[in-house]
Amino acid sequence: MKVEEIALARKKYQDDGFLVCPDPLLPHDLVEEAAAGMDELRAGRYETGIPPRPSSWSPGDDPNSLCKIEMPQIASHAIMDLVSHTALGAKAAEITGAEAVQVWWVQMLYKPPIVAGQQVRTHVGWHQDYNYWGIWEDDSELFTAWVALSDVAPDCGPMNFVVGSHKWGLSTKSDFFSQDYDALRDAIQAEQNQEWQEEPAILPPGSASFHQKLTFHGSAPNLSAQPRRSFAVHMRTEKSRPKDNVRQGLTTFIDDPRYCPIVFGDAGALK
Ligand SMILES: O=C(O)CCC(=O)C(=O)O
Repeated sequence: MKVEEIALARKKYQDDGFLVCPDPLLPHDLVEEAAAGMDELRAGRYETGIPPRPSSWSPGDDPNSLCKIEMPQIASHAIMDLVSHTALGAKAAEITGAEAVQVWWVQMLYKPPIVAGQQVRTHVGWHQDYNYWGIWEDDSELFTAWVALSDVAPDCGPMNFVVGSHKWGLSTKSDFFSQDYDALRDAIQAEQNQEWQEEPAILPPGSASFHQKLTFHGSAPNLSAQPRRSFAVHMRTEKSRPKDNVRQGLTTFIDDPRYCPIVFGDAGALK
């Protein structure tokens, strides 16, 4: 990318709170291998011998509901290769201007296709990620690369970002698991009294969007014929610190690059 294009992308990310980057970043073969790795995890097969962390969906649960598996990269080599790919780190650094970038947590998200009206839990309710990340100091630079492994077209339940919502402060209304998408949006709008403008992240396989820790986002059911496959790769820059320097819960593994790879810059820059 040219210097002027990078400056424009960075400004858009800062102004809107997110950036959708539809140009594929990751090699096709790796995307295919990681997608196969996803199916292995859904079947409860762990190539490394290490299971993912406790998750809201486990093998054997309803195959038609949203499957969210925590830290899948510790169970699958291909998934680790994908989330630690240098192209992802370089793009994250380009957008944020960071000196160093670390993957500190990953969620695998598999949204099965459903037919309209089917009563299954596949919405992702509107939320700000920082609502769940209080273990980090408030001024920490934390963001997410949401990597598509399937074609995320408008009918696949793409993520929807609310433009500029990262400037609203921390809301009390976030609820990832809410299935009442419209009622939750109305409640947030009533709380915030701000213009609500949504932008979908339409992405081909191997591309990504990036969003900040306070940007509201959510997603509707997948009405296509194919599963929507993705990873939410949660990242931090050198401008981040765990509260009281404590390691627990979501920060338990940040000192171990076999769990939390540094994808750009030097480990010494990250505290
Ligand atoms: O996959 C989705 O629809 C939502 C993912 C999400 O909440 C995130 O990446 O922070």
